[in-house]
Amino acid sequence: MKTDTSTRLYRQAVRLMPGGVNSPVRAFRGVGGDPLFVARGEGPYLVDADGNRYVDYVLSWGPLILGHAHPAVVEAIQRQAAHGTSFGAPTEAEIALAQAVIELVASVEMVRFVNSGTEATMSALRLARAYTTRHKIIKFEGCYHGHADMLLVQAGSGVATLSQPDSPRVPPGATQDTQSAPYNDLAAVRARFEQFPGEIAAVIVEPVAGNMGVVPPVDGFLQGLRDLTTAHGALLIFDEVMTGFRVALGGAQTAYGVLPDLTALGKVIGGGLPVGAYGGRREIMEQVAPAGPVYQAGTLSGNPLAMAAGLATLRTLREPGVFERIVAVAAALRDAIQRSAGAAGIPVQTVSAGTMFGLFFNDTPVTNYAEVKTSDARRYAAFFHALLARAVYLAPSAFEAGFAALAHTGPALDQTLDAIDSVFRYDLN
Ligand code: HOZ
Repeated sequence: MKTDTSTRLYRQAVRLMPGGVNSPVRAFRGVGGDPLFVARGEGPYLVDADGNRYVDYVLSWGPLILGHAHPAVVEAIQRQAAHGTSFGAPTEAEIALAQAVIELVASVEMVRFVNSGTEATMSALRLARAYTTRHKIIKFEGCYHGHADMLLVQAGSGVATLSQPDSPRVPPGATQDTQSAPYNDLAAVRARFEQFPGEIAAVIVEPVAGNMGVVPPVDGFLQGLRDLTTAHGALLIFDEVMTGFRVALGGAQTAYGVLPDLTALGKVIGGGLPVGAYGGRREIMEQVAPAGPVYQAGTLSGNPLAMAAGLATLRTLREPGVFERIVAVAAALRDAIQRSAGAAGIPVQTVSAGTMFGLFFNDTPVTNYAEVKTSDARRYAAFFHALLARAVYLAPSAFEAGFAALAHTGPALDQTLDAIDSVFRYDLN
């Protein structure tokens, strides 16, 4: 496949932007080679600067659950753009999206829109600290909650991809109140609570981890976190930036029947435009300014273009049968990888969680970050490049999730299933 234009653009970009990109994982450092520069997206496809067309399972890292340039989303954005792109004043669209979020996400009674998942998690944590009048937080190894200083401890996503040491260049004071524990390890969480009685404000967790590859919670883990936080007067925060409207329409909290106190959202909620949100119990959310004393603000928060794109996405997603069709795509991909790997005698662990899917080249099931790190990242890189050569685009990192879309049907899905079969047959032994 000819990618000369991408290579030329990348050479230009590295002189102008750190690593040639505006977010690290997309630079392909996790798999080697140069990143593709994208010209456009069309339904299930990404078209690069050389005109190559790939079936896209990155989908802007999750938001594009309907696929690229879905007509309902494009129409909503165009309609709003013609009426103005930002006002810095309230609009009716914010009410409509807030209502949709509150209807869908069981624990959310009030919501505040922000511009990214990073903003959502850091704001939720500040709120939790103010509400509990405590400082310490617990996060989990391999979970990624954005790039706020206090959260760059044993983080997943780009930090894992680049094998960064903990919190490089983050002042020690910023992380001194962050405790980290192994994912799926309730005993470790209990021990942190016993070590710091009355000091822990919140436990923040990806209810299905998606930033170390996809690692679901083991039975009882989320309920155990709920029980421990309640018993110790701490808040439970679900970071559903990735899992919201993906693991189930109501997020992982619906799928697993465990309700957090606060939820961070992002990605799907903006339909491909930059949006985050945090929400939860009314009495907690009413501490946020101007209703309460916890200050948090943003010029582009509740931006009308983003609200329009998010609303159009959620409306389409709520149509009968739509979500189930996307879940079926993720399951089909999971099964195809498992089947083809089995036939080739290659050990692989596959998982799908609603519309997300993932794989680890590992002999045994993967339940935490230490086990994730034992999986064969070199083989993942080979898998990635072999699929790319067959015009299928997966995340360029073993520490990220795969995402299915409504647009992944017919020829695009068939092409992917054939490519998976062929890669395991000919390229990975
Ligand atoms: N950290 C996100 C993935 N989990 C975004 C990566 C990117 O956009 O490059």
